[in-house]
Amino acid sequence: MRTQVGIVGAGPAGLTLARMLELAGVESVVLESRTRDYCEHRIRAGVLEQRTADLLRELGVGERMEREGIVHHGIHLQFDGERHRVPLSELADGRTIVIYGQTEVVKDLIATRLDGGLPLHFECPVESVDPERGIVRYAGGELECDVIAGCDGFHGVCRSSIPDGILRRFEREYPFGWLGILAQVAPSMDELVYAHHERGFALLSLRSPHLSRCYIQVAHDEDIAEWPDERIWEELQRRTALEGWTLREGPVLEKGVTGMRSFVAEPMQYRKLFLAGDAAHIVPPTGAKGLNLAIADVRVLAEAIVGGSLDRYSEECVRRVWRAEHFSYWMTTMLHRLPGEDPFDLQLQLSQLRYATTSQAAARSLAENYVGLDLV
Ligand code: FAS
Ligand code: PHB
Repeated sequence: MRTQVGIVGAGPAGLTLARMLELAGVESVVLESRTRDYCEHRIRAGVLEQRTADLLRELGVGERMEREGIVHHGIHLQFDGERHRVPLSELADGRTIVIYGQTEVVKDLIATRLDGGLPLHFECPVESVDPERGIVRYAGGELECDVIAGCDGFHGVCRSSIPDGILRRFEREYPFGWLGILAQVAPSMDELVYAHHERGFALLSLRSPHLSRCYIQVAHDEDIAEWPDERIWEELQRRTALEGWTLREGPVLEKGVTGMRSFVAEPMQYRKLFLAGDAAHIVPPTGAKGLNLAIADVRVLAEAIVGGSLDRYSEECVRRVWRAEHFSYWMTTMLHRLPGEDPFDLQLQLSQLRYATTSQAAARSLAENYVGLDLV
């Protein structure tokens, strides 16, 4: 087969890129290793920056998000037994976030791609790519491309095809992870709550007026088998308890443990290969940046492909990537309890939290990073 752009991976990055290229009249083929059902039900991100939501609308894939997405104007930071609201929209020029699961974004993009009769091949794992010749090799043969878009996530094959002497890796692992649940119960708060607690971090989020999405900090190698539903709810209650407020419980539909790392690979391009999204960088989910960063990359990549100016793609992306890396690192180290932490660290965390919830300047900095910085 031959095409203009070979896209490896049908996650948010690959699918959004395919849609942008389609609307610009550029041909592409998407190759995805998993089944459609797997891609559409892999629970991940939940928060869309306004810029991401705006782009999905512009691409004509935002109709269901308009109906079912929930617009939020603030988040809460909870520590020392108090809950403090950060008025995001007030502090960040009216910008909002939309609560709409990554699974739903992926479903909408897949449906649009397939309804348009455009090539999207599931259960078609790419075995290797040749950045020099623009060749994508998969079990059924080879795809010859003018451009290869490596949108195959952190564990994909594209990044490793950039020679070691060229690729630089920056990495930080965290000594903790998140145990996440999806529960059939109405959320107990109107906006997200990020809770700092002596027993560990907790996050109260949602997916709809009837579906809660909650997380607790656990050891990075925690065994989910050790966590019956009752124990999860008890831990969430202890970490988010507040005078005069109750956390509603309900049936747990899904649960799982996610490890945490910060990672950046530079450059994000080599010859005919261009990396986007998790294939190039990973952030801890505390800043709700992962999905939004992936979409921001492919917006730049699509414009570069259409405009024929690909040589500065990586340079254009990495400033925004590092800004999101720092913000996600800052939120993570401020809110999570380090195993064996020393009292000095704890006082620094509390000082940061107090500053972020009392100083207009500090709250504005948090808000503009959280809703998504327009990096010029
Ligand atoms: P993805 O990983 O989503 O997609 C890559 C695709 O490539 C996958 O479908 C994969 O099957 C496919 N692929 C891989 N190798 C291939 C091969 N050889 N051939 C063909 N296809 C191949 N972000 C947030 O903002 N908030 C969160 O709460 C959050 N939670 C997360 C939880 C987990 C468990 C994980 C892993 C990530 C989470 N993230 C979160 C980050 C996540 O949302 C990513 O940022 C987002 O999925 C990035 O999208 P893509 O770059 O498209 O990569
Ligand atoms: C989610 O709803 O899954 C979510 C929200 C905010 C985060 C991370 C995850 O920072």
